[in-house]
Formats: sequence, C-alpha cells, structure tokens
Amino acid sequence: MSQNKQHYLLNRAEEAHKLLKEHLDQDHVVRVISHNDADGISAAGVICNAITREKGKFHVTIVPRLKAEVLDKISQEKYKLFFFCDMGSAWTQRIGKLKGDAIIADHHQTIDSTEDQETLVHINPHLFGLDGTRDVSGSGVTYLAVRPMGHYELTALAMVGAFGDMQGNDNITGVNHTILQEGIKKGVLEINDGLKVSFLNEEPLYKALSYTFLPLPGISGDFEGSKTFLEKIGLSYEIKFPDLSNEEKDTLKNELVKVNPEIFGKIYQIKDEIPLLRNIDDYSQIIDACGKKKKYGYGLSICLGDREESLQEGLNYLKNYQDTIIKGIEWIKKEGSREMDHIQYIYTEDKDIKSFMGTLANVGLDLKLFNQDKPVLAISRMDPLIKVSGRTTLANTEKGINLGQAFEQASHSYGGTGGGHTVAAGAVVPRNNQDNFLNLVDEIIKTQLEEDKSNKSKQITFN
Ligand SMILES: [Mn+2]
Repeated sequence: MSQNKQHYLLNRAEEAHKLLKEHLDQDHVVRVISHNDADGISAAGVICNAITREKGKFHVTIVPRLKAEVLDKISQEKYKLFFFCDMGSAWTQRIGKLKGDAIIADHHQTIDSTEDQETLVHINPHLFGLDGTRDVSGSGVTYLAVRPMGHYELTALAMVGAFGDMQGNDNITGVNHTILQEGIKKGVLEINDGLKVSFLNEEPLYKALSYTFLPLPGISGDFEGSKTFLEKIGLSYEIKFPDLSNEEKDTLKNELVKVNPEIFGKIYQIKDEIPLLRNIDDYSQIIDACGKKKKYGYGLSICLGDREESLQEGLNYLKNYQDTIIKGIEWIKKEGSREMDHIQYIYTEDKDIKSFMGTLANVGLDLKLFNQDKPVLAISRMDPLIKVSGRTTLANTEKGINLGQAFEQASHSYGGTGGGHTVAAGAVVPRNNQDNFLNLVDEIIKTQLEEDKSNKSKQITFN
C-alpha cells in the first residue's frame, strides 16, 4: 500500500526531473528558493549540486519564511524555472502564476488540493497520503526530483536534511528508508553500531557528552555532571574517545547505556567524507548552526563541498550555539515553565537565548525538564511581535494534538501567521495579542484531544 503511494510520489518527482532537464538543456539559470533551516539548506545543496554536476547554472536564495513579500519580489524576476525547496506547498496558487515554470519540493502539511497548473509540478508526500513529518524531509523530496540523473552521492545530503528535521533515529522509515537504502547500495552511505555522542572523536569526552542532547539526564548540557560521571566510572574526562583502550570504550558504552539505552545504536555515515562530517548527525548539526546564525551562505557552501573556510565558520557557530543551549538549560532548570490547562510556555527577552527557543523547548522536553503531557510554547519578544515555537512529543500527537493546525488557526485569528507539523510548529503574532493567542491555542488543543477521544470511542463502538 505504502509502496504504491511512494510510486505515485516518485512519478511526480520524475515529472519534475523532466521539467528541470528541459530547462537545463536550454541553458536556463535555475532560480532556487529554499528554507533557512538545516533541511532547507541541505535541500538547496541537493539541487544546486545536481545542477552543477549537469553543468547548469543556478541562482539561490535562502529565506526564513515564504511570505507574500518574498513572492512579490520573485514574481518580478524573469527566470524560466523556479525551484522551491522545503517550502512552497502553502502557495501553489501564487507560484503557479509566476512568469516561468515552477517546481515545488516540499514536505509540509498542505491543504491545497487544487489541480496543479500546467506550469507547476508540485511534489509533496501529503498529496499521496504519505507522511511528511517522519518519513521524508524537504531534502529527501528534492533528492527525488534529481534522482533520475544518477548522482547517488546526493543521498548523503538528503539524509543530512532528514536528520536536521529530526527524522533520524534507529528506525528510518518511509521514503527516507528508500533513499537510505539507495545510498547504501551505491556505496555512498553505511550504517554502523556505535555511541550516539556528538562529535565523539573530535572533542574531549566530557565536552562531547555535555553537548549530546539525546538526552542523558544529569550529563547533557551539564559540564560538571559530565565530569562527575566520567570520574565515577574511572575515566579521565579530558581524554578523547579514540585514545581510550578497547576495555575503556566498553566501560563507557556500558555505563552510558545504563543512563539511556538509546545512546548506543545505529550511526549513519557518509563513507567518503572527512572525519568531522562523516557522521550524518554531526553534519546536520553544523548546517543547523549556520542556519540559526543566519549564515546561510556558509551552510550552503559546506553542502557544496567547501571543507575549509566555511566549515571552520560553521564549527564556530556550532560551538557558540551549544554554549548558548547550555546557558538556556540552566535557565529552564531555574525558572521552569508557566502551565495553562493544556499547554505550557516559556518566555524570554534575552537576545542570546531568543534565537534558540525552539531548540530549548525540544531539549527541555527531552531532558524531562518540562511536563511531558502538555505542548511547550517557547516565546521570544521581537517587538512589535512575538515569535512562538511550539514543540510536543510524538506520544501527544498520537492523542490527537496537531500543533501545526492549532498554530495556523490561532495565529490567523489574531493578526499573525503560523503553521507547521503536528509535533513542531511556529507562529508570529502581534505582541499585544500574546494572551489571546495562548488562550486560543489552549482551547484548540483541548478540542483536538476531545475530538480524538470521541473518534476513538466511535471506532470501538463500530467494531
Ligand atoms: Mn523541512
């Protein structure tokens, strides 16, 4: 069944490939517009690499959100082909009216079910009843569009994007699984068992462990906790993993597994990459840091092969980012969240922490610093607006919570914009409507939970 659906998605991607090829054959510059997170930057990397390998030309812009103003500007441009990655599904009508042809390679929920215009190829798993939250990323969908060209090394970037969108774990499913298997078959990717510790081979152990937000309660985000843990098991905390004896490596593994069994599992690797970027999870963290620092050019350059200046910059951003997260964790531990009936929120005006609120909501949930039953809304003051990042657990989405939908509805009701996935969503609303927005989200979540319950009880009755 799902194979069939994937088949339809692949057919649509092939249509996109045909259109892309037509334009490349005519030497048209491809206008690429992509999203500014790790997935969006990797997706841009996939398409731009493919175009380069086909000896074509591109002009790429990375944007935080596809808003009307962005499209206004793009609609003035005279390119013959526009390629939207990791965004665009919410704007099919407008994109269909651009002067040139267009391809949308997106995986966000889409409510647009209108027939595609002749000049537009829209690739999105949701159009075929496939899951876009866990099973494929924007990079993955973009990869499908260039797949017929046979540049299989790009399966690596497709997976970097998936990891960036939190789709990387021990059980990679759906379209991601298909792409992963292709990468393995073509000798690009490999899977080994190992410790899922960030930059395990690069950093002194206590740092590597503190920077691992898997979560390791008492160790993640906590230098002192990490040092104490290592001393207790008889390891020097300054040592690097490759310098441990085999026996010590086993001790470390066994003790970490006691803290969280998930710390040991599948490590997804890019075979021909330099050591620093070989682990796909580490790679995606560096791209993510470039995105968060708004240095999209460096992130994209890394994806396009720069292993010198851009990579050095990227690493600096990552260090800086990790230190800010540690600062944020200390803040959450001290302050906690404010709870409403069905949601909870944290609020900051601190300019360092502001840009990382979404991640903090995630990490806080993972480390169980928040109530696990209620979605977390992380609010940053941006005058005259507030920016809200919402996160919840998969367990909560199974109970009916759909944050993307709640954010879309509530933000539109109060003069803002918003939306996203069931587990993660974002919104921007006028600051004077903060309380109204929170109350409405609280109300919508309540309704979602009730409706889910009543649907489930109906199913039982009819069985
Ligand atoms: Mn994405």
